[in-house]
Amino acid sequence: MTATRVMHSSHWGAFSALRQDDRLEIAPFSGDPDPSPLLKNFDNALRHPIRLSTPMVRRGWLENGPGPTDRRGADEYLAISWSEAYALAAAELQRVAADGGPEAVFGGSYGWSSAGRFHHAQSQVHRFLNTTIGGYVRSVNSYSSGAASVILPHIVGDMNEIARRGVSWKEIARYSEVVLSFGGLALKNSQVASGGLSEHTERGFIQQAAQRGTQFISVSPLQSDLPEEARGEWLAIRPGTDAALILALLQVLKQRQWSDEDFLARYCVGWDKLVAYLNGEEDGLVRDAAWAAEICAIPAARIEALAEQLHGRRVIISMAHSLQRAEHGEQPVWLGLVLAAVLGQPGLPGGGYAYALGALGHYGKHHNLVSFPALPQGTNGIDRLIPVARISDMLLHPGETFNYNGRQLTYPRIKLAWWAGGNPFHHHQDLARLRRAFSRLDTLIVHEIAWTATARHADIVFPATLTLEREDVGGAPTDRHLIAMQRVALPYGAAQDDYTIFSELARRLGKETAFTEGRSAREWQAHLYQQMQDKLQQQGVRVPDFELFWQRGVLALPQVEDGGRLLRNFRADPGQHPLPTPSGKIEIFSATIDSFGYADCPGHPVWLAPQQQADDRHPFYLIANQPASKLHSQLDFGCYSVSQKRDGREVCRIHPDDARDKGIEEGDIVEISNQRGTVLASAALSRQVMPGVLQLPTGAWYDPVDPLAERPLCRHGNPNVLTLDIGTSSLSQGCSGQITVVQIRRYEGKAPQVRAFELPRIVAVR
Ligand code: PGD
Repeated sequence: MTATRVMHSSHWGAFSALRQDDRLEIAPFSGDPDPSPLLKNFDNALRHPIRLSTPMVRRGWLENGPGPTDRRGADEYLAISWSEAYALAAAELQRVAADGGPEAVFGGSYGWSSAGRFHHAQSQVHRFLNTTIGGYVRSVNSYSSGAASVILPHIVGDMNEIARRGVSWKEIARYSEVVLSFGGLALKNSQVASGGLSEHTERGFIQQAAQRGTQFISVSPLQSDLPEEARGEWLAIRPGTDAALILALLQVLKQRQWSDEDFLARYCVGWDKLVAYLNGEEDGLVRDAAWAAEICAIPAARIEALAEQLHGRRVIISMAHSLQRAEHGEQPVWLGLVLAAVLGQPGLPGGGYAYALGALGHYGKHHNLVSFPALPQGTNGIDRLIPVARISDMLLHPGETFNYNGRQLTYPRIKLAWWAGGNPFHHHQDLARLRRAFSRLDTLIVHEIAWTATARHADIVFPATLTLEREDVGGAPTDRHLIAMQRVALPYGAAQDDYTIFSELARRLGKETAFTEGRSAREWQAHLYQQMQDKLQQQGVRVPDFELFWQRGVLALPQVEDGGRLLRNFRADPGQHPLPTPSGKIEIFSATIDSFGYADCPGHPVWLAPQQQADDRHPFYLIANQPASKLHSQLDFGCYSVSQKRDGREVCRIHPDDARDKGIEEGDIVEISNQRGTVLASAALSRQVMPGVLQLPTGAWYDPVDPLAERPLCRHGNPNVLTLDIGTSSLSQGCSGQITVVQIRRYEGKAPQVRAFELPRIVAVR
């Protein structure tokens, strides 16, 4: 490759790159006011020995044939040629599809993969399965927002409309008097946006707002969830109890006659039913500040004072994704909206409800006039689905029924799962259970750039290129720069693009043209660009042709400043612009949800105690949140990620008082455990964590001492060993991995060495 500086992009920022003499120099995009340190993870990624350089097959699968087995995760691998790998995978897909049809193939393939609109791995899997075998069992919703994406349409409108076209940061900086944020506005989260992000603007807007006098209040067990620039107030809350706090705020607002009854009467349905619940009319339990104080560990007087701080001010309520990634995660989402409504704020400039503001770099931004199109996925001939986080349930309980959003569905009998661009041994809960679930498959096929734990459980592993090794177009609908992702380096070893892999497999299955439509990757990118160009042209906007865009590397796109439009239009004229709910109004009571009859998600928001509560055996709440040093588990072996570990282990924060009680000192290796397993981590003492709480981020690659153990010990610090694998409720069945309960103690003796970035046993190269 010639040594010239080229443009490229990632979920955590656009950049230019120069590769010379095996060194990679990365410079953030010149227009980015606050680039992410995550860019440093690329520095050593291209040639890291943990990359996959050639196709691999699991020895047991090759020798014994497909079928359920306990060896996944503990077996050896054989390096094979591309033609052998293609032959094995194509024949196996054919066999499974012939025996069981597309219903036997799981193509949900959840995961963020890499930026780049065309090579988006999950879309490639879907298109491949649709065009070759006519479909697959799919997954719906996401690990990010499983509960919110299901409940929001019932009570106010589509989640993307609420979150991606919500009140903008610009407006908040200009108008909001109070930003009350449940779960905070951590910049480590908004530094990332799926598809690409060229400008990190959150810090600047928060600074502007704070300088103008906006009061930021962050309700969270972690002080670090609010950036210092906000100069805000931290209200420490017991994990998972925000619903109780908000109910008490509502009760105080109502009792003091601070509720905006005119707004509630005109724009909402069901306030009377919630008031009856707040007043305990049926069960005699009044949900007042004293009641909530017991549950959420915030003094009653502080709750009452908070209600007073909100009354009569321009308030925006923000609700982080993380709150709904927990048992009964629907409730805080619903109650945040109700609180905004009771304060009469929705639709006012800088006021109302900002679901997920700060949770990703997409939110609080403006939308492009025309979005770059996605790769068409073809038609899925079957209608079988699971909510994405029910993967283990599906594999362990085929044929059993489950509830989901008013429907009763049956888990299919899956024989083959095909995964590209995701890491379930990062993203799923209770990893020992996930291993048992994957052991039920006949075959697991994985495309990966490196030997993640998911690749180590696969039967056939295809080595995929890193984005830096291929061309693509980077951008998100909320990012005003479209980036030509020019190739920086040649592929590692024999790695190939997912598109190339699927094209060859489709050819062997006699479906090449259906899959490729006769286009190369570059031709697809030009074709998709042309569609965007035509749409812009229809709106009177001229942009250069693809080739010129490619040479220039960046295209500035026109945007529309229509943040908050749904609720603004609704407020201006509810008759003309009703909400897309059954009543056309904000649903404080939902007759639809009520009709489902779910005890764990009734017709109006409630407080429901979680089944996971700290007790003598498990006295600590563990917050397993998003990491600051990488995106999820991506490039965990990258320079920046590794620099933030200690002794190669993930860092767990603990309050100094708790540490003293437990005899734990800064830098000690600790053992965090519950009935599902044990995790080792390095202890960091911090007053930013409330007492009784531990914080261990997700993302450390799963590294079990004994992969087959019923209760595994992860040397590296992956908290999903410990999290419970249950849905948020019967309504959404979302991921509830954010909070669990654990014990902690100092690790005595010599701790086992971390081996997450060592190769598995590769017994022979054939
Ligand atoms: P990533 O680490 O992004 O995690 O889960 P997700 O599976 O998305 O995985 C992407 C994988 O794709 C990586 O292994 C990467 O190497 C691979 N990859 C990258 N580019 C390519 C490519 O071009 N081709 C192929 N074939 N592979 C590629 C994230 C999920 O985790 C999410 S979104 C959330 S919000 C959840 N968060 C939590 C949480 O807060 N707490 C807990 N306990 N658990 C969670 N899990 C969820």
